[in-house]
Amino acid sequence: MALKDVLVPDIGNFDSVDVIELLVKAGDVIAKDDSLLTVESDKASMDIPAPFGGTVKEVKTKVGDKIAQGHLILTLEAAEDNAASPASSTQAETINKVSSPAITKPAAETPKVEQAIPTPSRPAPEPPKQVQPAHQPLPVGESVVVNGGKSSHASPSVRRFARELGVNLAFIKGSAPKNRIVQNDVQAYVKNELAKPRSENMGAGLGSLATLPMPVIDFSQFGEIETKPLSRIKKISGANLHRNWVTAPHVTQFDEADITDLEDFRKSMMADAEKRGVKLTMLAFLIKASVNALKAYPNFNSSLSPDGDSLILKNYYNIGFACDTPDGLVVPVVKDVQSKDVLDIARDLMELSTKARERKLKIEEMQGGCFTISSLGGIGGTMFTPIINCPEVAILGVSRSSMQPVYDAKTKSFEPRLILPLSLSYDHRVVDGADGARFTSHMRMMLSDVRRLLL
Ligand code: CAO
Repeated sequence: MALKDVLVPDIGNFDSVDVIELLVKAGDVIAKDDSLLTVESDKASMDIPAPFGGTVKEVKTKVGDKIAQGHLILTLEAAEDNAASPASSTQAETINKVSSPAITKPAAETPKVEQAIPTPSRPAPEPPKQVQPAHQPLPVGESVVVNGGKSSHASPSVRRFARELGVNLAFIKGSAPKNRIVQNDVQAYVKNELAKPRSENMGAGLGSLATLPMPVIDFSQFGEIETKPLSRIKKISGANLHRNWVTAPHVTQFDEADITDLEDFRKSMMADAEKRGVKLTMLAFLIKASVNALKAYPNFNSSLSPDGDSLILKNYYNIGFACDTPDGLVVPVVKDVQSKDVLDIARDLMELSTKARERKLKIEEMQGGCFTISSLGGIGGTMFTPIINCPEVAILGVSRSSMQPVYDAKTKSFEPRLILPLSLSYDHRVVDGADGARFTSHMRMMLSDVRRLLL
């Protein structure tokens, strides 16, 4: 049995990447292509596969290390067939051509320990020429993929890998038999995308409007500074928010709903709800009302098709809600709201937001959303312009309710009423301004008369 060093393969245009997870330990018996560790750059994370099977003798890297091509990952006692195979000696020869301080001596001078690098990714397949955003949204990515009208051919693990990187499989041509997409294809595609000039990477139709590069400033010249790495959630949601902001032409419609009676009703029901273990929040009523408005204005419950030629209307009603967690913003989804009452919705909200804050949300609990509500009412503010959670076409922002004097024409006097500010951002490619105003008027009507919510 030959002992071999396994080195970091070509990982694209990165000087170094962070090791965020080790997937094997000394003594593990692994097969070719098993993932050894996960690395993360500021753009994506990827697994590095084993170049051949065998038994891990010693792991030479740890979580938190910064590694680059040629760095030693581990030593592996190659399985019999690998040890003797011509393929492994080719790999050992290949390594001699790679210049890196981490690479030890050529195979000839170190007869006992051969070196091998995991098979580098294949050259990036050319994506289709159509101009479209290359990524699916995370963390609310749809799982349906379209490839020239056909479903993409890929295993569940490759789909999960692509989803984690925000890659739409429809843009990848598989290199395995029958055009099956393998992990290497996804990695090659990501490398190719990241290597493109920024303007090409920034979504459909931007062309010469791509932003200027941000100036690089040494802030320490002005005072003391501290550099803190962004969390994984922040990096992923930041990239998605940016993509959504520059891709969808946003319009925000502001409105106000009189929730005096609804709030009285909610308070009168709270003790009863608590007995059933549920905190009855305003958000539960807002979700119920928004489904009613989505039914009245179905364009809001749609997504543009990937080619931008048609509208995909949805006959299900899954509502996402922005949830503030210590790691950043996540959007869990309350499913099948049309078949739930307000108490069911409130229970789902409790469970999902608890899971979100404990980092226990499953990927499927963040998928399939049709429309999102971002409620900052518990914190404060009078209004704001939320960013659409594309490929959804609208999002409702909710600010803090306050008592305001409202003129009553019947009594010719001002009455104190509880007013809730609403901010509806919508994709103007799909929704016209008139429908934007109709939608918020519908919401006002639903929220001002609690009986309508029960219908
Ligand atoms: N006006 C006035 N008070 C409000 C209110 C509103 N619109 N909405 C909630 N409140 C009150 C509640 O009644 C509650 O008061 P009590 O503690 O006295 O009962 C308090 O604020 C806290 O509410 P909550 O936050 O527990 O419950 P919620 O259902 O309103 O919100 C959730 C749940 C998950 C949406 C919230 O915790 C959260 O994370 N919000 C932040 C969302 C966010 O970050 N959005 C920005 C995304 S970027 O576009």
